[in-house]
Amino acid sequence: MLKRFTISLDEKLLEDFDAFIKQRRYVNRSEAIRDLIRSSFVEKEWQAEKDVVGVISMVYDHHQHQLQEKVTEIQHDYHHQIVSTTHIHMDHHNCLEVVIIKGQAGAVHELADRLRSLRGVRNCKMAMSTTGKDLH
Ligand code: NI
Repeated sequence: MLKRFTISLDEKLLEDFDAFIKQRRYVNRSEAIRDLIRSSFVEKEWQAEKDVVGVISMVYDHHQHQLQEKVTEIQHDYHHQIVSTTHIHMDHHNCLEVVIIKGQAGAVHELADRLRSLRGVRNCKMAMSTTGKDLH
């Protein structure tokens, strides 16, 4: 059931918010507010050591000595958290690996940190999301 409430905002802040809404292509203020609230709840879940889901994407040079072995070894240490891995050979040197993760926020962060800090990893980002079970 939808409930309405009124928000009071400083004029300048509201102007900035409307510009943000336009830029992000939200259909209206309500949808933008709902999305922002949900985002902050997702962030809270990650901080509160809840069960989370996410995607780690990394780009690395597979010619780097032993890097491929290290990536595999680390991923095996977190087999409980890894749902699936997709490897794409982008060109002669570079690989893109996308790892779908699910589990305790701390363990998932640890996995991303271990992969990111390997020598030869050029880029490693984690998209943090939520299982959605506590999210409306
Ligand atoms: Ni490859």
